[in-house]
Amino acid sequence: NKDTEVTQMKEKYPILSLKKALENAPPPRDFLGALKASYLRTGLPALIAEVKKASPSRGVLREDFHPVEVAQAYEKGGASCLSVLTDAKYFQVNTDYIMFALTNMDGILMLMLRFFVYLKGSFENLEAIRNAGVKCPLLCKEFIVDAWQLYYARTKGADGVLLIAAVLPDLDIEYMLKICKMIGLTALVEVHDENEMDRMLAIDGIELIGINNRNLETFEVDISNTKKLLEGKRGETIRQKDILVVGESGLFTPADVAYVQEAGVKAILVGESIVKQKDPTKGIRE
Ligand code: IGP
Repeated sequence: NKDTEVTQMKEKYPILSLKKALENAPPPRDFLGALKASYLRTGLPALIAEVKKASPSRGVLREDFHPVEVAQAYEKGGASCLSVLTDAKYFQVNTDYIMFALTNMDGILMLMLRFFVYLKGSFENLEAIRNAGVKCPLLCKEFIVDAWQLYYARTKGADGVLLIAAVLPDLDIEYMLKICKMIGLTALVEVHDENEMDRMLAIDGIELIGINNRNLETFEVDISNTKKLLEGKRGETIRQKDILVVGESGLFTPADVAYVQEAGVKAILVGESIVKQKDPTKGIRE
């Protein structure tokens, strides 16, 4: 069960040993800086290309899936950063959160757990991509519920992590943001509705927000969600706070990209549409 899994992982890699390892680790790459630089250079949203084999809504996306080759192709094709799904095996779940979620969050945490288990990425993939000399900053696409995971992700070569507003209470977001800052990780804070956006806009220190166009409960995708969450006062606050916004999920065509750019995003997170290309160097920009 999860409890023993966490205990085992923490026993195997105690936080002190992770911190020690980080003292001698190469410095992280500037994930946010890479997005900004790309946007400034091209005037187009920077691409975060996602390395994933399967998704719950669409099943296996690519049979001949070789994470390192896909990553290298993305880099060659002009991606600014990569997003790499990591493994359910290393999923660190604090049982307090499960209880909290079950009682307070309509089981969305359980839902997302299943989601990630299905996606089946791995930390080995992250490490292999890093070790293969890929220069793009890497986002560890993991279900983060425990600060320990941030340290672990960094030792595995991550430059950024995903913090999901739907599963983390505000205090945890604030706490994890501080740790990310301390250890040089960029935090991509993900929201999918107005309520989550408002919660996150009330927190100081967020520099990067992702708007997920996929409803994680129904798997329905609607790219107008990005526009909806950037309209009016929310958009104003985002500009005032100089937050960079990432449009996430369901982007397939240049018209989709133009639509979210018009709405105000300066970066996009794309998985399915490019992982399925015969030649992933020919991405969404075509
Ligand atoms: C990529 P797509 O539709 O291009 O494959 O989507 C990415 O946005 C999506 O994988 C994602 C995701 C998530 C998956 C965004 N946030 C949270 C799992 C959990």
